[in-house]
Amino acid sequence: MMKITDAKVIVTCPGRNFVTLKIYTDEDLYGIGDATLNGREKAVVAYLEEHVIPCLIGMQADRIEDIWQYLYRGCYWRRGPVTMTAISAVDMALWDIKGKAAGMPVYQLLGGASRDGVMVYGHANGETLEETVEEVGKYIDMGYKAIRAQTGIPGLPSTYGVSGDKMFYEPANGALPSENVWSTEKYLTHAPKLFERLRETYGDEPHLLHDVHHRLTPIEAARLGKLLEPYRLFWMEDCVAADNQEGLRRVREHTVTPLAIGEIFNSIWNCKTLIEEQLIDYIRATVVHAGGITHLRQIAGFAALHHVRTGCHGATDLSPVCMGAALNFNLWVPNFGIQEYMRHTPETDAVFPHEYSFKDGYLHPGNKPGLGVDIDEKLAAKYPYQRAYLPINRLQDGTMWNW
Ligand code: CS2
Ligand code: MG
Repeated sequence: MMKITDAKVIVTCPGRNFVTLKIYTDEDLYGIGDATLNGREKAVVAYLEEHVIPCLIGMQADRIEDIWQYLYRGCYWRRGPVTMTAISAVDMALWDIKGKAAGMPVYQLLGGASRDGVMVYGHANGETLEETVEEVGKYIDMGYKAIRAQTGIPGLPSTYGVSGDKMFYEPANGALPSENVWSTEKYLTHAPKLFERLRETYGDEPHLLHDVHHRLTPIEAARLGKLLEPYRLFWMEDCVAADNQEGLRRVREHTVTPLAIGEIFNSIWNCKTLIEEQLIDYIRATVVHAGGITHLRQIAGFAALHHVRTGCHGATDLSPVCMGAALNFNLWVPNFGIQEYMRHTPETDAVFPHEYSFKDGYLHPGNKPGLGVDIDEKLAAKYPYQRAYLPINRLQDGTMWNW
């Protein structure tokens, strides 16, 4: 049986940090997994190097489920973003190996394609309503069927999702966290105007999405959801910080705007109530942070029982390795909703050569055995790690708030 002979962690920073686990076997096959946790990368590196890799050596590489259970139950201190990102990376790498050994792309091992392509959404943003409306038009011209729109808020110097770089928005920066200032009142007054303008300009066809990014209370989110109803959003994302899953009951009572949550979730326990009470319409959990393909498959299966569809996170801080794994998962998963696709920079794409390709608003993982992504280690070595933090957010009176 194929044995794991070695494993190593590769940290590279082509414009932003990425962490990749590479697992070697005694049958001249290797697999790779994304282990990137934006702003906390080194915690996952240490977890893998000190606590996971020594246990992997000598294990049978084909025993994906058993190794998942070993790393989950065997850790004692269960769950959390660092632990689950490390487990996710091992899981992705083992699925990559299994696909290569079988001579098939991973989606075939999961059950084959359930669709011809994976519908994706891009990120349009602008300082002003006018600029944001124009940016959405550029994404429509690129062929996107679904576009997330985020705009600056008059009276606030900066806000989430709005950046000078229109294509590769990536918030981690600086040797210490930068500070944003937030006003819910200003935001609630301004955000609906953007979607009114977008529907006036582009009509009913484009799927429009918006990310509230954890910043409202349930009743404020209910108010925003009602204000946005005339514009028929595809989803309103992270409308509240979902530590309190029951809080979404208050939002659900007041609005039919579809709700998406979960990019920061790392296990089914973060979303069990949200799903079984149908408090959300899309679960945003991803391959890299929610236990890999093995656990995301369980979350999706549970979601399918409750009319909840997948909407995997796919920002620039999730590497092309995660995108390759996610696309294999999305091509198969029966209750697919949408996949986020913020493009990576050419430097990043060069470090991570991949099969997936974009056409008319859809991505396809390609048919190369495994995940369809690799890492150019020589090139990766040219970009040394640079510590970077996600921003923090305060209210105008200085109170710490959710970024
Ligand atoms: C965002 C992300 O893509 C999204 O929906 O929430 O940009 C998120 O802020 C980053 O991935 C955090 O690292
Ligand atoms: Mg988000």
